[in-house]
Amino acid sequence: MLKKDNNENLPIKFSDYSSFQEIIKQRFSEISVMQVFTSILFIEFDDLSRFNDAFGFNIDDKLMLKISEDISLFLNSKDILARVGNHQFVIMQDLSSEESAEILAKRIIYMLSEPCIIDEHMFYIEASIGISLYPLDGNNITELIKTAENTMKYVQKNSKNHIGFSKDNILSLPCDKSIRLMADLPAAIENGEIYFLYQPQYSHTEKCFVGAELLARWEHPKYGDVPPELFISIAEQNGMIGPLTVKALVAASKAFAVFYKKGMNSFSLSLNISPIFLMARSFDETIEFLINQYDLLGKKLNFEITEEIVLKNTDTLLKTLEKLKSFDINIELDDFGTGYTSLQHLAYLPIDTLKIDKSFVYEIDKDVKKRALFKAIVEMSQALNINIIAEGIENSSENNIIKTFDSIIVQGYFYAKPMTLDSLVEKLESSVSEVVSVY
Ligand code: G
Ligand code: MN
Repeated sequence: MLKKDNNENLPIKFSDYSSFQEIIKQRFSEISVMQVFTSILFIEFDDLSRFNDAFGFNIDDKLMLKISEDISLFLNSKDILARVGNHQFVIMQDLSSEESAEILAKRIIYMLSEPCIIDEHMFYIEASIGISLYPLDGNNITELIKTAENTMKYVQKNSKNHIGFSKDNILSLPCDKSIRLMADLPAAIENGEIYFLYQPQYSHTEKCFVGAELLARWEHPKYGDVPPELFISIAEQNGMIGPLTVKALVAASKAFAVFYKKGMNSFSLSLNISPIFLMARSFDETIEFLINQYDLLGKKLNFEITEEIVLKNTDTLLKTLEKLKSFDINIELDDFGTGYTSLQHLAYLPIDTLKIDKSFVYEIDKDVKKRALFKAIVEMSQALNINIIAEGIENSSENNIIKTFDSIIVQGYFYAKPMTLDSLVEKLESSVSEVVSVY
């Protein structure tokens, strides 16, 4: 732990969490009287204990100490630096603005681009930094730290060595709101506040809609529409992702029953499956039970998984995906191109479809490089016998480019927004009679 250090020229550092809390509260009360801008940086490093086996059991502590000394050089005497977890620091930067907080965070990330040297060994370390600002993000120091921590987690999920501000993070909410949402979620799953919409997917080859993505939505009685990223993240943290996924499977089962009744037996449904649900220990038995229970065997069911899971769980993932394939479930890799998938994964994991992320489609008409990347992904997939869905087509200029790839399937507001099951069925029935060729 850091030593308390009262040298006038150095920032205040703490050896234990409670004295840190005491001092930060006291300092914060002075700040709030003065009404000056202040920022909180929450920093988490990679799991530094991974070095302990090779370099000694407490090398992570030595690294934390070394980094704290280096960070201190960037701080002023009234700033506070504290180690608040095994591999976490909090910094309160006095008299700071959004710009100076960003400069500090960038200096820390830049510092980490050089190896950290201890006992002649070089260590490359990565970190994620979340920033909250006083008074913009609230006037309670505990909440400000929590907001910075949540923002750090949000940043960390997306990429390493990154910096995020609370305003960029839809997951950082005032504490009381997130607690209320957390408490309300279980009932919402049961009482219909959480419901599902269907966004159709169009095939240029077949000249019709061939499937839809099932999308969860939550209309909260007090807060209105809750962003799906937010409530799904809450569900993942609170053990509610299982019940939420079961609800989606039930909805899919009902939808298939409707499609079958109308003779639309080949219409497919794609469900977003959280890594937490997929990697749960009892997943194999759970999914087998659900497939039988909800009559999903032999239906055109697709599971969308994200690149994040492919990176983290390669060994067990292969077995899990093979199990899904044994139930005829197709595997779609969602948001493709934004994460870290090694192209090798595409060769040995049983992936049926890549969903090219909407960022590749956005303004593809104006960007030759995007167009080249898009074309390369399509050609690579064709060589690997993997299907393509292009997501996020919003206007006719983008569509004019995308539709030249006639073997792919397209999804986006230009074709159809997410809609209720009734509207979907209506759309499918009318487009069959019209023979859609408008696109
Ligand atoms: O990550 P995933 O691909 O599952 O995200 C799907 C989300 O994208 C849905 O919430 C859906 O509403 C949204 N979406 C669907 N079509 C479009 C589109 O054309 N543009 C944008 N910006 N978002 C879209
Ligand atoms: Mn998806």
